[in-house]
Amino acid sequence: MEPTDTLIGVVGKTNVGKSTFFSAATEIEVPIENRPFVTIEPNVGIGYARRKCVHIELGLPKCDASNSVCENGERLIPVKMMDVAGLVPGAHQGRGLGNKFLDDLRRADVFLLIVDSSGSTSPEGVVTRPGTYDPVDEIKFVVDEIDEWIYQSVEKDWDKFLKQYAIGAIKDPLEEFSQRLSGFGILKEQIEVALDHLKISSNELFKINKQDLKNLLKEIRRLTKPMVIVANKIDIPGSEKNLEKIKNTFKEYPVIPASAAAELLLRKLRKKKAIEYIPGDQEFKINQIEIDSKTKSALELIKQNIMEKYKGTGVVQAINEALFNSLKLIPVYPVEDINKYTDKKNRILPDVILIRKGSTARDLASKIHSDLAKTFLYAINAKNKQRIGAGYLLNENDVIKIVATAGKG
Ligand SMILES: Nc1nc2c(ncn2[C@@H]2O[C@H](COP(=O)(O)OP(=O)(O)OP(=O)(O)O)[C@@H](O)[C@H]2O)c(=O)[nH]1
Ligand SMILES: [Mg+2]
Repeated sequence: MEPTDTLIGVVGKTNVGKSTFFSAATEIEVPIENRPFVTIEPNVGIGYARRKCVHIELGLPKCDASNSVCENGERLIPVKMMDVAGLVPGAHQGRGLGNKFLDDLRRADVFLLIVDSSGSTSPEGVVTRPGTYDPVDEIKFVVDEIDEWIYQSVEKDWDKFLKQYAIGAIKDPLEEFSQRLSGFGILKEQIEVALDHLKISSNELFKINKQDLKNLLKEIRRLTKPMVIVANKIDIPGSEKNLEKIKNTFKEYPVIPASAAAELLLRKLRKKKAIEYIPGDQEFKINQIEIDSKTKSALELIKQNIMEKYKGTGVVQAINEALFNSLKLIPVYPVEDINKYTDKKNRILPDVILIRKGSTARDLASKIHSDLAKTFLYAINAKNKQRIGAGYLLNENDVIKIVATAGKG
């Protein structure tokens, strides 16, 4: 069972650590180098969010995590991630690698905007002394490039729309416009909210000028593609004061300090069992005394300058922020047996599903299987054994049995 169909898009300027972040999160080896335009083709993989497993709350000694992982009572919940090529100012005019590669992120539900908080790379990604560049400018241009990308994609058909509208071939402008944006995973209702914010009536949609179109698409992007700013390279001295500046400038976005490079090292050492570390932990323990002295001093720096100061490396924290706060997903555990909390195969709490806050028991059923929603009879809240209806609003960490007609569920 897929825990979530959510896609996280990793975006940002070139040479800021996007692939390092991706590699640390997914444990997939990808090319990483200290120069611009290393990534060309997108990297796709599975990263993990982290939540306390419900088996702890239920007082169970263990669970049998299957669609996810449970380590020491911490449930690691998979989520799709995509890392793409890097942007430079003017990418929409063809600079650098252009912006076509962003098309792969059309379906992204949320963006992690990775920024070089040390200011040690030029707008074109060339390495310089830390503090030379302002990460605030970097964030501004990256957001602008994202807006230009969406605008270009709609603008190229705009004149055609206008002509069709003029001859009466378009009966429902809003419908036509939402069709155009459906590839971005944007819904008609969301467009209606944006139109409302900008006080544009849907009938006038094909009468607005290009600047208004740009503003409208920006508002739609704001409403539909939440962004988390990842202040990367926080390990480099001088980044800390930039972090404050970023937070003060971009109050509408959450800002997570991170060292993707540190997380990448911790993941590698953990794999070799050289350290005890669960992704997202605020600390680690060194296992082997035979760790070489260079690695040891790197670990010492990570401990003092990153983990203790920022309560972790920021990688899992950023994913958590994206899923649980920006997208407002909650973990819910479907089971068959409400007393043993097991599935049909007798596994304890094997699956966790991430679902939007405000979803109902029936929504959960349809996430498990489309048939299950159709044949849904009722559900049971395994925590208090109470019967609940289709419209029951799910809570975080609910354990739910769905009861459906014959053979299903
Ligand atoms: N100090 C420090 N260096 C980092 C960090 N994250 C990444 N780097 C370094 O930054 C450089 C670029 O990293 P990449 O992950 O290739 O950057 P990218 O954004 O994917 O770059 P392109 O794909 O070329 O656009 C590499 O030398 C990394 O080791 C970090 O947290 N701290
Ligand atoms: Mg890269």
